[in-house]
Amino acid sequence: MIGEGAERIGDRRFAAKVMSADDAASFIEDGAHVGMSGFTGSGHPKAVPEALARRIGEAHGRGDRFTVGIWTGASTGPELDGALAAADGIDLRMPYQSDPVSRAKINAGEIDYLDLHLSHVAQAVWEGFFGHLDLALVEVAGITADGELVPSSSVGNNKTWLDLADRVILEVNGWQPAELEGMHDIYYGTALPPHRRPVPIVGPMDRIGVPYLRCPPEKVVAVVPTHAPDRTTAFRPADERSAQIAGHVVEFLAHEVKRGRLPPTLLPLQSGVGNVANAVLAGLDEGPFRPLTAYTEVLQDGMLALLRSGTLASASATAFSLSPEGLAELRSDMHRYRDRIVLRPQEISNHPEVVRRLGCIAMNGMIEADIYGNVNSTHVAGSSIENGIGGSGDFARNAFIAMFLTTSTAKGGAVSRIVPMVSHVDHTEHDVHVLVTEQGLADLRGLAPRSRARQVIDHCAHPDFRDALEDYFERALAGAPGKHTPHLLDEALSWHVRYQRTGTMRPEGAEVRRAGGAGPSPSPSPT
Ligand code: 0RQ
Repeated sequence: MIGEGAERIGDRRFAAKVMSADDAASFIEDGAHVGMSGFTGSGHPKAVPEALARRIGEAHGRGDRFTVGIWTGASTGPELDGALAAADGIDLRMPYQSDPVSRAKINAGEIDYLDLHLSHVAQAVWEGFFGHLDLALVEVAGITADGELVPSSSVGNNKTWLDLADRVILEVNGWQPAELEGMHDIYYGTALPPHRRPVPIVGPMDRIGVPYLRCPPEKVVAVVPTHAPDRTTAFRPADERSAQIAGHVVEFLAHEVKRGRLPPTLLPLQSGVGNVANAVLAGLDEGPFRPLTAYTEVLQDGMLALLRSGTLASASATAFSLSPEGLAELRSDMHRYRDRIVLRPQEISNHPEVVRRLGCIAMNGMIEADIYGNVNSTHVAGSSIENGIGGSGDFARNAFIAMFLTTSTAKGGAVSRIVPMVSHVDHTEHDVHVLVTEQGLADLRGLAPRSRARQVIDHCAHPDFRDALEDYFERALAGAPGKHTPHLLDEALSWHVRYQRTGTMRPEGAEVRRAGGAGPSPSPSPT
């Protein structure tokens, strides 16, 4: 068991390595590949990255080159991505980020970014696809007297980093609740092909590993005690459009239960991050389905609320991703939640084999979808990254039902999220079963492309853009050389071209009807 304060480092071999963040950062050299903890703002190192950013700034001040490759679980916090990007200290970043400073540098071409399926990262690093891992920098909640590491509020790729890195720096964060001990399930049974065995999870809460991370003390070069909070992101209160999306989802699920295609307790839920996903979870709390289970990637406020009300029996994930209020709720009642939550490495929380076996219901956000059901989750207007594919592909490709949810317009109504052809493809028509906007739901299962287009235009497009989409589709039907997936290629991306040039998908002079539907209805012909 770990104690409080200094007792968080229970093993003398680790306690002997305690030093300042600045001293620890001196172990990181120019050109190093550093595997850091952190997933959706949880469990990332809080002190050494900023010390490293200072060290990099000093080197640059002397005219010396100093950049590092930063590998993580997923997104981190301003002390990591923000500080290192601002210091021009990152040459390559993978596999996911959502930081505004880092996003701007990636889109300016100043940082190389590998946007990867999150379940693929560990295997790719074990295979050496990204080169050698020099150093692991991992936050833990404590170190037991026997030298076992109590994982923090996220697991991510920490097992892989600790196993593979030559040297290890640990941050021991006394701010993390001691009750995290015992919540994790770290699976040490993974192997590379041809030696891989089935992952023996047959129910969402199955435990197949141990509660601790392992690391030989001789690999540890520094231990840095910290006391710093995770990043939290406030949710917008559910607005009308999110509530409408939630309503369509609940109605659809009820229909599937009625048809006998889903059990009354549904199947394990996976829910993406963001306001819409959170609103859908709130909608489920009012729905008839219970007890539910979740096999998901992150636990956000909506999941916590479902656990609190009893609608959700239990949840498996790799990380928390909470608002300030959600975090306060979790910390005030840790004992109530801890036995019903299991946190796993991300190659297990997102494992395609397990997601397929359990038959997850995947619900993720998107940037846009096209009339045939291809989904863009990552790029604005084809060339600027927003965040990354994250776990959406791990789940969508293998889910029993893959749903993508969004409002029908963005940018105050200037942009249609339903377009003739997506400007970037993350999830192809083959992996997308259901599209949902506040306008309605398009069930694309069992439909050939032309029927899908009619569903998507009629049920998901905003009325302000519906006529123009219909017009495009009719002309494509008449003019395209192939009638299977009719497209007019010289026009298909013209909506994006107009957005890039003018900031709107509407033709010049058309009024913008405010999101929500009220207001004058222009007669757009955006093609
Ligand atoms: O920009 O704030 O500057 O206006 O893009 O858009 O709609 O506010 O974002 O919170 O719903 O997330 C896909 C990004 C949606 C998310 C995405 C602009 C828009 C805004 C953000 P502004 P929203 P949401 C498990 C699952 C991939 C990872 C994933 C995501 C900004 O869901 O990152 O699913 N998904 N992981 O204005 C121009 C459009 C636009 C547009 C949005 N069509 N054209 N701008 N924007 N659509 C979790 C993990 O894997 C960690």
